[in-house]
Amino acid sequence: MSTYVIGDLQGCFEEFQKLLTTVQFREDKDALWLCGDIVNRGPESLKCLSYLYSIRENCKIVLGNHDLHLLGIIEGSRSPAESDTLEDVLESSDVIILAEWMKTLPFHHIEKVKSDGMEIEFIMTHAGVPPSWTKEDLLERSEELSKYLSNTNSENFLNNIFGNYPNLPNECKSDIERLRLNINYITRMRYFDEDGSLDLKFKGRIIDAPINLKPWFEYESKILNEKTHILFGHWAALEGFTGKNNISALDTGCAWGNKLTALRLEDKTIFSCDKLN
Ligand SMILES: [Mn+2]
Repeated sequence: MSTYVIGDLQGCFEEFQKLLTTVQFREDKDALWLCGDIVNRGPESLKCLSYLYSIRENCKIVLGNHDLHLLGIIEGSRSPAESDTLEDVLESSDVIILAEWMKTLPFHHIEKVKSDGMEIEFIMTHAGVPPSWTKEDLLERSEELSKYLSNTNSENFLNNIFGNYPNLPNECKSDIERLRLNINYITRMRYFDEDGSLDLKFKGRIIDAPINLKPWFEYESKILNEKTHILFGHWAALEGFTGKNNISALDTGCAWGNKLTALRLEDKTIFSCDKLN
């Protein structure tokens, strides 16, 4: 049995299937984890969602910002952007079933896997884990977000969680502001500014970043130790590189013409499929 963790699909269904063939993925024996952003920008979001729904009992998926954007559109709290490629999902007769299922997906997945002979606790979210968060913080905040999202009254939640501010915990003046900041930490984080605030504007390469910005994984992390390992997607400009042995960046920008990546946790082998067509 092997565990494959795959980076942001963003509608790249053909590459996803080719990658599963390459690793000889067995639906009944192997485990499949996805680090979020299943939809948008790529050509076949509906096929990605429908396939994952069909094997939902055998895979672990965390939500990404594009997945939340889709849910926001479906619930009427967001307008589609010009760059969106979500029509296939929005026009599907399965849209409500898929949305109800997506709303039950978590914001994190934590599981121990024997990797290179050692039992390692893998922690997967879409964007990473803020350095100041302990494991208890992550569990509590992630589960609180899920509680609101999976509630039948999630419309009110989705109406209020989009936005770049507040970007510091001590600037949150209400529960909804705190929830918005936490959802941004888990699903959109890349850089922190010198004052500790979350910068959500600059998305590029570290080499091009303004001097005052530092990637979240360059700060000392409270959740990491010699037996933990963080898995995240979201940040295609990293091209899979963090420079850290126990922090893996899995979004390698397939939707942008680069490639789709899978990491096999048991031996840390990386597989990839170049963008097709
Ligand atoms: Mn993302």
